[in-house]
Amino acid sequence: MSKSSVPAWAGGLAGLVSGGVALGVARLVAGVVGPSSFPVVAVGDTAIDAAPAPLKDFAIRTFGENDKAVLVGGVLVVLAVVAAVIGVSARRRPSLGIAGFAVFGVLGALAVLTRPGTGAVDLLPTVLGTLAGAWTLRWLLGRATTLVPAWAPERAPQPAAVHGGAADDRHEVPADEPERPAVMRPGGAVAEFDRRRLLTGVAGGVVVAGAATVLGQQLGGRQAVDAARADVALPRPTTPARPLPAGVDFKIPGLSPFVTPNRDFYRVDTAIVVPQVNPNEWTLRIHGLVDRPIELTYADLLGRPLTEADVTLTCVSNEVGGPYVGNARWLGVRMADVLREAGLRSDADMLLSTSVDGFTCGTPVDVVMDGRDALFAIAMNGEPLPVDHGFPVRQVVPGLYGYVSATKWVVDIKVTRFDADVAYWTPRGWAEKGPIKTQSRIDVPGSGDKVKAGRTTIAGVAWAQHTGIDAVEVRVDGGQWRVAKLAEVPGPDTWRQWSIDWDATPGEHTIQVRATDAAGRTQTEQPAPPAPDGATGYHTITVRVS
Ligand SMILES: Nc1nc2c(c(=O)[nH]1)N[C@H]1C(S)=C(S)[C@@H](COP(=O)(O)O)O[C@H]1N2
Ligand SMILES: [Mo]
Repeated sequence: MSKSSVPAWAGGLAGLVSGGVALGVARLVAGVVGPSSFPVVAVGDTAIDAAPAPLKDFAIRTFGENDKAVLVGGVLVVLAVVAAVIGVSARRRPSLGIAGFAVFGVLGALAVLTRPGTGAVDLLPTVLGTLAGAWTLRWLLGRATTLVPAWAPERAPQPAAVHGGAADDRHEVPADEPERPAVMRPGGAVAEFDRRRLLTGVAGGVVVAGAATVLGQQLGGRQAVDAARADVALPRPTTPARPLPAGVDFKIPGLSPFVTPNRDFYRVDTAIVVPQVNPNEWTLRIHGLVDRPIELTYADLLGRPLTEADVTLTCVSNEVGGPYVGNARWLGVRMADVLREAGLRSDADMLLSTSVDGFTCGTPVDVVMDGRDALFAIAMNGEPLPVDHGFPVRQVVPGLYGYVSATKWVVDIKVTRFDADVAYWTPRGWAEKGPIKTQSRIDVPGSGDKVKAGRTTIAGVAWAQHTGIDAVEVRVDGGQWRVAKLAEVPGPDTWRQWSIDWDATPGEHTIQVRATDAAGRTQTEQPAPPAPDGATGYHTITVRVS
């Protein structure tokens, strides 16, 4: 028999809230067990790792630093829709509600188990969340109906059915349909929709879901790590950076400042939830092709000779003219010193560094050992590394794109060989080795800007890390290249500001820039996309002069 006495909207609402309770409980438990055990994150992480390279590039291009938020938002929207559908179906067949949650539990559990370094305890958030969700749905749907005596005439006008009856009746009856006779049950009672009890239950579910989520976030250690970070007393560098030359920054409005403030520094990584690593529990293991494997604590690192260096980081995903480049003053331990101490073997040619979240970089040994300021960095622009940028320790290697060198939250270095190990991005279509290509960018005017006729400043930055920039040239409307004025630099590892005056004449104009590095190589005009080993071509902008 049985139409459900519970209207579809009420089932959907119950499903939605039950889904919220499931996620809240999972979040709470994950707060204790660890962030990668939260199934939504595990599913997102799995999606990121499984996504084909072009899709990932598209996401980085389109959503920029919000790509992870967009992904998590997408996962949540899908979950919300499915939870609502589960709620609607469970009105007539509670077993469908259980089955629906079970399917999600299994998918979530599979995603969690495929994450690096997860084990059986990491299933707890998924299992407990799923149970809590299924239980909540049953409870809410139970509250949504009350049995009333069928003979009580004033209580009988609702479209009535037996809660939990078989779904053999496809006719939906609108909840507000006028008087119709109640369906009689053997016990003489009739199940009737009870809006008030459902809504109070829903309110309770919302409170539980919200409280569990907030509590889970706090337990998740963000605060503990923020506190530990605030407690770090940075030692003085043993080898300070060369003082910045006076003419390092033209201070032209709109031009990237020579030092990128930490809050403005680009961020690129695969982490949906930024790893929260407590420095007091952090260790760095160095093993593989070494005579004496070592394990360093954070205190060990701070106690070693510290080098300070100005280094510009660049992401291989940066399009010509793109924003994924930034310059900072880093403080850290020279990687070469640690490797020598470990007894680096001569047949090693790759350092496979692993982040606490499983991400890996493969860095050429010869680059790290050639004397440049390749660092296990602990500080950025005078403060302990921001959590987003790898706290407590990350690698910085001048001259290499971040994806092969700049491992954040680094915990393990396997000294190995390129023919024996493969790093994260290599099977995803990116080159095994990633030396940074010489590039230049126009910061002012901005592309599409309206410019007043007359003398105008064109300015930007150029970089060729560890080689240095020797010249920057600018041309307008494909005319003669003119040599730009270069700012000072402390060394070859940072970007270099440039500027040039231009007598702007009315009309639309195209401005292009190209740089020549200290090895005499001028950028190629040939456009190439970021994959597999870095974009090429001249940054070109158009302005309207009037
Ligand atoms: N753990 C971890 N480290 C990582 C990455 C990552 O995905 N995970 N991405 C790398 C890439 S591709 C770049 S360009 C730099 C970016 O560093 P930033 O976010 O501090 O600017 O980090 C590198 N280190
Ligand atoms: Mo990158």
